[in-house]
Amino acid sequence: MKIIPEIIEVLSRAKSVTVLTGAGISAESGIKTYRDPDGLWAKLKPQELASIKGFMANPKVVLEWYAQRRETVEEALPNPGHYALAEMENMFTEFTLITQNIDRLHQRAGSKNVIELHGNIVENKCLDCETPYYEEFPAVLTELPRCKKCGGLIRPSVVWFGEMLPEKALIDAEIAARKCDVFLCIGTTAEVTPAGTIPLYAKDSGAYVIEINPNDTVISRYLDAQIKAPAGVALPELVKRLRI
Ligand code: BV8
Ligand code: ZN
Repeated sequence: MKIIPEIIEVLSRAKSVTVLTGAGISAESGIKTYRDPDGLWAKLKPQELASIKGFMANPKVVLEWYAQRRETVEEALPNPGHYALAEMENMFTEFTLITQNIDRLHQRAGSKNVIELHGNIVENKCLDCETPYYEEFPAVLTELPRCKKCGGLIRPSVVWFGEMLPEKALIDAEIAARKCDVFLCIGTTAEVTPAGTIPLYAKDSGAYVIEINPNDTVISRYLDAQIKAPAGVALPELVKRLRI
């Protein structure tokens, strides 16, 4: 794994660091990514399932799919990449972690200040009145879970395709991208918008943008540096060299 000296220099001088993570940082925890060859979406048509249209068309299939994914998430453990980011939180004057992931592994690794752009798979809410619900769905549904308050359908608290992102999360993410000295873009294809444009806001505002991903992505050529390695290997190495 090659880490050019400039990366360590800019990070050592940085006061404010902002990070965006995608499914790739949870790959080493055994959670499939979305677009890798064996990814979640290679088989199912998740872009339909992970959408309000898909849910309304077949709530039982969608809820059982989330129940299955929730089980995988609960069995998964944070990996060294998650722990390294939790440690980085205390290494800079300002540190903001923005994630597209819904697995809450960052929080389980100890990261405190996490901006979740696409919600989370752990909680549920009423489709109509947004009352939160925490009971898990059974793997096989005999009837559709309904809101005790208004009778609406209960759904996972994730952001589906075609749904707006939480406004405050998106605003806070953009502010953190625009004011940081260094931006780390980790484990994402950057193909889903508006999350995928956030690294470019950082670049546009003068930050030094580093991509950590074994593969090139649609934004690689716009960025300042790449570490072409798995996050679980690159991030602990960065922390080690910054500690020196
Ligand atoms: C919105 C939660 C306004 C659900 C997710 C046409 C019609 C309609 C809409 C659109 C359209 N064109 C564009 C849009 C907008 C759409 C979009 O971007 N579509 C894409 C597919 C083109 N976006 C939306 O709909 C968003 N809302 O725009 O609202 C609006 C409203 C109405 C109409 C239009 C616009 C909402 C998007 C949120 C969707 N929800 N997740 C669930 O998961 O069930 S998105 C889902 O994909 C994940 O949350 C994830 O964040 C996201 C992106 O995936 P990545 O994280 O990047 O993962 P991926 O697999 O792609 O990449 C993994 C990367 O990791 C790879 O690069 C790989 O090399 C790397 N990697 C692998 N191993 C490692 C690694 N890296 C490091 N270490 C490793 N070990
Ligand atoms: Zn309700």
